[in-house]
Amino acid sequence: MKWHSSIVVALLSASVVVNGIPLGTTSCTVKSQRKAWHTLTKDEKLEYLDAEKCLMKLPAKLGLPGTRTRFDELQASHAMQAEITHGVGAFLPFHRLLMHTHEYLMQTECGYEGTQPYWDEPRDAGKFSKSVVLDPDVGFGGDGVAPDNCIADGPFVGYMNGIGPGHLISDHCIDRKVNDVASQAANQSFVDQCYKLQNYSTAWPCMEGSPHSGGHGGIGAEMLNPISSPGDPIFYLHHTYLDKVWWGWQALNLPASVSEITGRNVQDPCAGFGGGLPWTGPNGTSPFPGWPNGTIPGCENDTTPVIPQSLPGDPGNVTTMNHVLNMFGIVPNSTVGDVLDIRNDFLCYEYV
Ligand SMILES: [Cu+2]
Repeated sequence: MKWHSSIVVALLSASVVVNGIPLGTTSCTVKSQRKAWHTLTKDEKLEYLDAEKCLMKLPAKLGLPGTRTRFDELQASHAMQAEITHGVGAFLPFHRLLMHTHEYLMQTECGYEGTQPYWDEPRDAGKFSKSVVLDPDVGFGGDGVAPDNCIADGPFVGYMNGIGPGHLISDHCIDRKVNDVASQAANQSFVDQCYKLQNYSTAWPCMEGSPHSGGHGGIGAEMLNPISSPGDPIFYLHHTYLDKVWWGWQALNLPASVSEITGRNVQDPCAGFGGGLPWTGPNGTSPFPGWPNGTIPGCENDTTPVIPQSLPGDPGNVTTMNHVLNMFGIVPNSTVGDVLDIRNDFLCYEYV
């Protein structure tokens, strides 16, 4: 939230400074509170939805492919580098920064006075279709409808999205295909399994597998696309939830969890999301029709890693604190080290 003031604060405090941003300072005295969607008042929900609609009306500034609005630019920043922000060590840091940036744009460009809420997904695991998140009046609208699975109610009906599916640049509606079975991957038991892993090297693939897959598979369609999924505004509620899951893990593993990072920079497309772990559904099944558990189509005998795009980042193939998180000019780039600790002066928030 404080891209400008943080530099001033850095000058005033004798703390560790990464890219001009202080880490672990005492400057963050009043943390903003991120709350679960279902705990917000009706007015708070409507303010958030209005701010999202505002981002969907503000014109794009950066000339990124397929973008017409600021909302689209956030989506583009995800789509354009999806291969180097998924299945890699920077997966959780990049998405933390993307959530923060979304919140920041709402606040600074749309007058939003609240914070970025999250979807308490375990509460709705196995029954996403009944979630208050999908309320047509004070929520994101409901499931898509045949034949094209476009959403038919709610505040975002009729939004013409220019990015996706995947890397395609094409106009289409926001679509959904809610899948209650797939949403079982949002069950708390998957979070608990990841929390048993004390090293980031094994914990991030666990978190990127399930619980991450629960929100994507449970909403389906656009949300199930690993490249263009931020075209559905539910994406931000889902990934803020995943950020909460990550912070919950970090809180169990301090101080290493806010001062160390590892993982690969090169995605292995055949290792499954998170790499090494497949998208695992309930009882070891695949949450996604057509994807046998542990096997991605075409990858049965493939061991060749994909070559990364040449975007700013580490040389070599181990994610470090200095790994650059590219925001394409929407906000200044950050590094992994800038976003590891949500209590630092740059982020300064907590989950309640
Ligand atoms: Cu993503």
